Amino acid sequence: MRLFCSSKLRNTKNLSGLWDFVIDTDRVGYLEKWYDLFPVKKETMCVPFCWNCVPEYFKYEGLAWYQTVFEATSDTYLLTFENVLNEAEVYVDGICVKHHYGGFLGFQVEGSGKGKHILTVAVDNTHNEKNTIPLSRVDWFHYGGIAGNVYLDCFEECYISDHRIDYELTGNRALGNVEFNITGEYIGKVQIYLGEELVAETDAHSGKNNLKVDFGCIERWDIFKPNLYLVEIRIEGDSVVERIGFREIEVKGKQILLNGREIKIKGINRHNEHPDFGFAVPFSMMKKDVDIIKNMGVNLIRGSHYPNPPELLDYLDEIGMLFWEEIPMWGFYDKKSLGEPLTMERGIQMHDEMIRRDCHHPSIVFWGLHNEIGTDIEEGYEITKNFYEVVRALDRSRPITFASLKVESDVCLEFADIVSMNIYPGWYGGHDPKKESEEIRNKIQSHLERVGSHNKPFIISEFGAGAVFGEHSLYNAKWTEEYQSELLRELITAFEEDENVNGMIIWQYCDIRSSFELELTRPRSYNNKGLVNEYRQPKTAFYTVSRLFNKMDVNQEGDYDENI
Ligand code: ADA
Repeated sequence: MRLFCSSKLRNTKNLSGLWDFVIDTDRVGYLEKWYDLFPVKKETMCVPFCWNCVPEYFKYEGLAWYQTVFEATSDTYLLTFENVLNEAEVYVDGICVKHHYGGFLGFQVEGSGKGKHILTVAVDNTHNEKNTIPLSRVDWFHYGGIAGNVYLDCFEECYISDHRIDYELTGNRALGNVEFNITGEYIGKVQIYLGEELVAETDAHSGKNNLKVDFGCIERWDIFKPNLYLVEIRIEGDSVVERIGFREIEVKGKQILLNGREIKIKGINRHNEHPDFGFAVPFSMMKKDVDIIKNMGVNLIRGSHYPNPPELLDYLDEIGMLFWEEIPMWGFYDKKSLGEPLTMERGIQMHDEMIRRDCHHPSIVFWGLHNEIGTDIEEGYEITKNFYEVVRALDRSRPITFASLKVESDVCLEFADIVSMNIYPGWYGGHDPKKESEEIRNKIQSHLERVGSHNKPFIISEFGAGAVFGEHSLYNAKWTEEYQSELLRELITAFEEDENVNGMIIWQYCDIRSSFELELTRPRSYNNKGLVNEYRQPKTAFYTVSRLFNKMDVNQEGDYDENI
């Protein structure tokens, strides 16, 4: 879903709703050709949704089949899947038309034939410890299902199948480069509009087209002034509309500059998850989260640990919230998983898809390569180098980073424009956050000097403590709301005073369901480091952080408004 009209001509149909559904515990569906003949013994499942949010399938991880019928009103059609967790095999009228690996990012299927069609999708969220992204052992739950919308577009003739708009700014003058692809036979005109204004018109043809466009004088997008522009690419019979916010984000020495002005990051990590919806969080819920987060005085959300839905990113664009986006590559520590060719291949594909899908969002300021992998070993170096090169080639306009836990041994920092470290002083280990944090930060600085990365910006990409909602104690014990609140108060104050720290990103906004692999170290089977619990009830730390973050911002003075 998008928050603006993404075409002036298309009559897009949303195929979401109730689909036929059957789980395939014994994996016999392929042999028995369920794509030809769907089992009679079936039920229904919502699309979008995650099957683990239905009580019977709370624990199910594996293969399941979905089916629906759609009607193409013309000979050429395009199916768009927003998010299938985690692997999809798509059949139209019993014929396999697409295989796609990886959740959180969409894919498209082109087809032909006017009339009714049967659409069957085999959805598999099986994982392993070797080459699935994510691996089995992650600190979130492996929800399965068609977790995003499915759309149908029908075309009489040709259509715009891909587009990319880049720009360069000189002051407030924007010069653009518009690239798009036309599928089908086409020789005719293309018009480019900025809002209602025609800014370019020229000849276009089937296949790849590329043109320079002078967008003229624009108003920049910024945190406090999120100016957005609609750019339309129009050919005969089709139109696509993209939304752009013109801005510059760059690293200069130890500074992070947004439109030439230094910014300090007051961030929060957020999983896009809710116990009632899994990863298929409705827009109203995501918006509510983001509004609460903004009110806390936060200026950046790290989308830990996977790409977030387009409508959420659209909303961040609209309110001027910064975003760090990454792929779900978490905890690949060893040679076995990092050295696997499939790990590299899948990781590169995910970066490619993420950047192509999301590069137009001004809110996205950093691309994250991965989270807490073996960046201290050769295989970690190889994969980081490859990811860095791929991401750099796809987008030269944003700084690249990754969240490391190798505070004294990271050998990959040459591939980070911004150094980011996850540290947990006062939580994993001792009880003295302030002292431990000083020791860790000193170690980090020495390491950065050793490897020559001390002149780059440095962000603390995770820190926090677990608190079970409603747990209190007079003795400042771990897992209580008091301990979490006090730890965050001490660390936020210490990081703010440290001139080497360009930003901090709290772990985390809300409690989230963890994986079976981690449940014994996670009370209630949840990661309890949220400032609010999984139902968004605030813990003590929520108010502490809101007060501290709001005071840190000269542009946003005042305490958290407890009335919202
Ligand atoms: C890591 C990881 C998070 C979470 C956190 C924790 O830093 O990146 O996903 O698991 O640790 O709670 O320990």
